[in-house]
This record gives sequence, structure tokens and C-alpha cells, in this order.
Amino acid sequence: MTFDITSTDPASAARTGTLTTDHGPIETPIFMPVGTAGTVKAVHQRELETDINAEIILGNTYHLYLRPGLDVLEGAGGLHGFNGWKRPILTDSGGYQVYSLSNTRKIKEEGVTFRSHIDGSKHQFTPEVVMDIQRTIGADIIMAFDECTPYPCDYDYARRSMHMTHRWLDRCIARFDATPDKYGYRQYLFPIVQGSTYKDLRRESAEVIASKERTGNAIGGLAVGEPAEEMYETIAIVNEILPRHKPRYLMGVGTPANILESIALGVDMFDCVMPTRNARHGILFTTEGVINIKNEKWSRDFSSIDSGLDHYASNFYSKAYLRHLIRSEEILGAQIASLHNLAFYLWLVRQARLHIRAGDYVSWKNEMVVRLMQRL
Ligand code: PRF
Repeated sequence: MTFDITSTDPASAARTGTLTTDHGPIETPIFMPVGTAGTVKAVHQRELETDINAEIILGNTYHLYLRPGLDVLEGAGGLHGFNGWKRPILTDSGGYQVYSLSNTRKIKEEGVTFRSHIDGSKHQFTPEVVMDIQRTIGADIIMAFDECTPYPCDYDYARRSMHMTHRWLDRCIARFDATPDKYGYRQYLFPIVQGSTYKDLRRESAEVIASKERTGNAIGGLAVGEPAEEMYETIAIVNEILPRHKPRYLMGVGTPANILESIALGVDMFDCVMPTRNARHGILFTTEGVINIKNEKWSRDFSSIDSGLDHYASNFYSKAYLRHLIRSEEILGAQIASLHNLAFYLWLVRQARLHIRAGDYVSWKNEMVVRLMQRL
């Protein structure tokens, strides 16, 4: 995998780049649609690839391991063979999902034991198990096994948890480097910085993660309820330390404003369920601001969902029609809204790249964060 920085913004840490994998190139900064269970919910592969040109999608170790299971995925030749997606895939390691979804989880030095949210069956994730699972899923980019601390988190817990995440990382690296690429293309392991919102812990974690000299690095443990300003301060501290010439991935972020601000701090990769999850609840991101399509005010608004986007679903369907579909819980409503929101997020990062190249990123960003976050 290579990462070429193609331009840098004179007024911020923003940069554009090309990350090249065996499944093709990724232009950064990039947003990665979340495909938890092997599907970006309510969106076809052809729509992802052709309509909105998603360059990489996410999968979740936790979900795919529980269902359909590794024997099915291995039989299909990995997730690419199973769902037909030809471009890069990144998988999250399962730690974060175990904490948020499973029942009765126990975190110990060895790993995490938990019960499935599907059938209550008992499982154990260790750094070694999680490396093997992600190799079998066939992800191009594999995430280290970590603990994402909650917010707020007392200092002592955050410090002990971070040190365990670092020890887990050494076990991840040992296992990952001892196992071959599973399906003939190259797979890469990204380590994750933790340390809650404590500056000294974040510095220590970033130093440790940078010292492993992997292909790319991730920042975890943010966007878990802390004020946005605290998140930005933490990102700035970490990005001072993470190497400039490698991609930086901010996990699980965020709103359009969060993404634009983090790009200015030198982040290259993002993922979040927000565009797809909010879509299913009728919350739409548009080039003019945020719309709750269920509101009465849209009932006779026959204008297109977003004429500012050059995209089929955003232009063809009216706000009033989408409102009707979402209120009636029609499946097509979720499809149109999800496709539109993802088209918006990918438009957003494309615009960011254009403005970084043009050298006016900061002034554009300052205007956009106000416009895009207003409630219409
Ligand atoms: N760790 C992992 N996945 C994550 C996070 C994390 O800290 C977050 C935090 N926002 C989202 N997804 N492994």
C-alpha cells in the first residue's frame, strides 16, 4: 500500500492524497460508508460504485463473525466474493461493537468474553482471534483490537485501559505478521490511538502507535460524548505526533462539521453510521442544511430533495414524496434517504479535496460548517 500526498493546505494541516490498495485507489480525505453486516444498509453495490462512487466501505468483525460466520465467508472467498464489492474494504476489530452491542461482556488481559446479541451464545475475542477473523473476512485494512473508553472516564481507568490496548497491539502485530495474506492480495494492519481526553495519555499513546511504523494509523476513543472542542484539541495533539506521510483515520466520526474541522487538523479517513442511520429516521443532510423530512412543513414541498447535489436520488424525488415514504415506513424511503445522505457525504469530501488543492480550504470550511449544520 502506498500513500502519496498530492497537495497540502497552506493555512491548516489539511492535505489530499492517494492511498493505493490491491483493490484500487482511494482519494483522501475520504468518507467510508459503513456496511456493518456486509451491506451498506438499504444501498445496492451498483449504487455505491456507480451512482455515488464510494471508494472503500467498512465491515464489522463482530457482526460478520456472528452471522453469517467465518465458514461461509471463507467459502465465498472473503467478503469481496460474498457481497460482490470489488473495491477496498476496511473492517473494524470488534472491540467497539462488543462494548456497544453484546450482553454481559467481560474485559480481561487475555481478551473480551461476551454473549451474542443475536442468540445469547458465548464467545471470546482476543487480539489473536480478531486478527484471524479479519484476515478471513478478507479486509484490505484490518484494525487492531482496542478498548474504546467511555466518556467521561476517570484518569486511572483511561491510563490502565490505554496500556492494555498497547499490549493488545503488540499481540495483534505478532499474530498479523505471522500469518499470510489470505486471498492473494495484500492486507494491512492499522493500530489505534486511545487515551480518552487526557493530553498526556494521548501523547503517550500516539508515540507508541507511531513507533510501530505500520502503514496507517487510527484515532479511536473520540466522538463518544465529549464536547466537540475537546475532540478537536485531542486530534490536534495526536496528529502532531502521528507521522505526516501516513494516512490518519478518525474512527466513527461524524457530523459534516466534525469531518470538515478534522480534515483541517490533518485527518484523511472517516467512517460513521450517521448518514445511513439518520436517513432511516428521516434526517437528511443537504447542501443548504439539515432537514427533518417528517416535519409537516415539507408535506407540500414538491421541490427536489437537494438540487445542489448532482445526484439522481437527490434530484429526481421531491421532499413531499420522500416525507410520505418515510412516514409510511415504506422501504423505498430508507433507500432514497440513505443514498442521498451518502451522496452528500461523498460530495462533501470531494469538495474538501477541491478546496485543499485550490488553497482556500479554511475559508471554504468556515462558511460550510455554518451553512451545512443549520436546521431547515
Ligand atoms: N475503536 C474501534 N472502533 C471504533 C472506535 C474506537 O475507539 C470508535 C470511537 N469513535 C468508533 N469505532 N475499534
